[in-house]
Amino acid sequence: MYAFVTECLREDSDLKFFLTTASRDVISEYCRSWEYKRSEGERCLYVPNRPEKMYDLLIDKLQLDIISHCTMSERRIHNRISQRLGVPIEVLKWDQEARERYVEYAKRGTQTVHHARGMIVGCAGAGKTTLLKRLLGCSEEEIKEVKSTEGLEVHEEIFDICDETRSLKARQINKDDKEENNSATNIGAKTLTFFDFGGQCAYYACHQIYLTRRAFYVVVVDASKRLDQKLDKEVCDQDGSVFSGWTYGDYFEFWMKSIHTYCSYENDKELKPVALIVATHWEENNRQYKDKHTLLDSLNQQIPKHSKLSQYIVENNCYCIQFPAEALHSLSKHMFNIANHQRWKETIPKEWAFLEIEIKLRKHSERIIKIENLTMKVTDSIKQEDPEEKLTTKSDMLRYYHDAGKVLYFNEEGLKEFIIIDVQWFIDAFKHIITDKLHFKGIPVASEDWEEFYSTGNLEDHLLTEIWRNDDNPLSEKLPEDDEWILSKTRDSDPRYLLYHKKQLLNFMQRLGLMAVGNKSHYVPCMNRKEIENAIPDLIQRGRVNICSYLQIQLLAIFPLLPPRCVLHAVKGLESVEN
Ligand SMILES: Nc1nc2c(ncn2[C@@H]2O[C@H](COP(=O)(O)OP(=O)(O)OP(=O)(O)O)[C@@H](O)[C@H]2O)c(=O)[nH]1
Ligand SMILES: [Mg+2]
Repeated sequence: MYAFVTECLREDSDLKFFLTTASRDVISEYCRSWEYKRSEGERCLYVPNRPEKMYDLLIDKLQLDIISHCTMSERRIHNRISQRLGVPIEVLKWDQEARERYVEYAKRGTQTVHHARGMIVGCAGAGKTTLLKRLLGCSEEEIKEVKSTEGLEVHEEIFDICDETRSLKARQINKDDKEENNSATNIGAKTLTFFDFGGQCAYYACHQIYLTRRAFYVVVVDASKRLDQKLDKEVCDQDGSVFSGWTYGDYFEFWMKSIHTYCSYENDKELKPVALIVATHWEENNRQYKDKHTLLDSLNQQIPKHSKLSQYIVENNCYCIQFPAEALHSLSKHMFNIANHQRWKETIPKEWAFLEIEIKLRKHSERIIKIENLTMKVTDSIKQEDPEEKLTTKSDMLRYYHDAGKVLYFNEEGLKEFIIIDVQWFIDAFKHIITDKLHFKGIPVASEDWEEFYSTGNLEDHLLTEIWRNDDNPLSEKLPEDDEWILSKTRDSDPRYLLYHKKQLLNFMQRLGLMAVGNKSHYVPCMNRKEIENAIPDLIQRGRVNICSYLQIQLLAIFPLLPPRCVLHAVKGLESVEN
């Protein structure tokens, strides 16, 4: 058979005939994608990637089995498989055993979901939130009321991607219904979620949680500012931080680089990041640029010469908007086209789909759940008695939901027992710690503790407790009795409270590189305004933090958008150098 396969299939038409008529087993045994590296003595037939049809024939023939096939070691075929079968691209990068398990789940039934995500980024005061309000069709009063965004706001499934009208349709979200979002009916709907990033530099530490390939980006620039102008202090206090002295142009370059670096797929030019540029404050008497071309020229000059970033700075991707706030038809249409693209369509195992509803129902009352309290909705025929096996099934599903940004879950010692199902709440918990001076809320603690925290990033544990207690207060006010003892008991036993989850929150924050956790005090690098060389020995000598977690998070302070995985690698490297 091997001789026949290699000797007789010489023309494209022969191969095409073979791929359509031979059995799945034969194709699986002999066929490999074009750049597959065979092992010594391995006999195989290479299927060329051009014409594209050949790969499609191979994928169609092997169907889900291709996910556990040896040809998966060649990563260039992944995008094609993901598009053809709708399998989430991250799943294709899982190890062999995990992919085999995925095939088993998917063979029991699948469900198609289409959820697009857009990230609105740019420096403080650029007009990001205003842009979102305008897209939502809010009234002028609502638009004028916009306040500076603290941390990051997730506007979950805020638009329907409407096929009939070929446009984005804002969903009416009734705030009171939030807890029982009638999500069960939305499971098959095509939706678009927006993430509105707070531009204050203190919040950049939160952003890396969400910087993902699974999104398109909208980079907002304020056209009333020159790119060489330093940020106004009232807009963002960046003194002493890593952003000290940054200009509007620096922020633009920073975001373009971050998007290009962290959101493109290695070896995959087809799946390049999608980034739109929106220039706000475009009123004739306000803007710094004569026309759109002058703006594009200036933005292009801001980035390094011959840089790949110039691919994003093109006329078709750029929109100039102004007050008075009129409807943004062409920008909205462009976003519809992006959000309606097949790249957001995914086919997931049916037994995973329930979690989406479960998260929405439980997140506002529980925030973090124990993995043992998560009941898998597997088909009755599959009885998983073995607890280990059950746990693996759950963690595979959670791995997908983590990649999709719906939960935070790490299958690692010390973390794997818990799932953060309310990610916005988690981000808010961190946001309240780093509340910068502009958002300071007056928490009753000795001023020295605050001052130390603001200048060195050293956070006394009791200050942290007070910050979170303050945040829990609005919840306590809803209680019938205002008794301090009852309140403190409630905080310890009601899972809606931050303090109830303190230990887990800190563990996750450390894992994400947001802070290094100590016994009596913690270290929050994005709050450190001292020279790094001076801060390190001081903190370590005082036994505040462990050296590794310190290095890990300090790297994040220098490169605020570095994905935590890279940081862990870097720390491992440093450890081995040290040894
Ligand atoms: N003149 C003019 N003002 C605008 C425009 N867009 C936004 N603004 C104003 O700019 C200010 C900042 O707008 P925001 O939407 O809060 O800016 P942001 O980028 O979300 O700011 P952060 O959340 O702090 O990062 C507000 O006063 C807006 O009314 C515009 O096109 N023209
Ligand atoms: Mg904002």
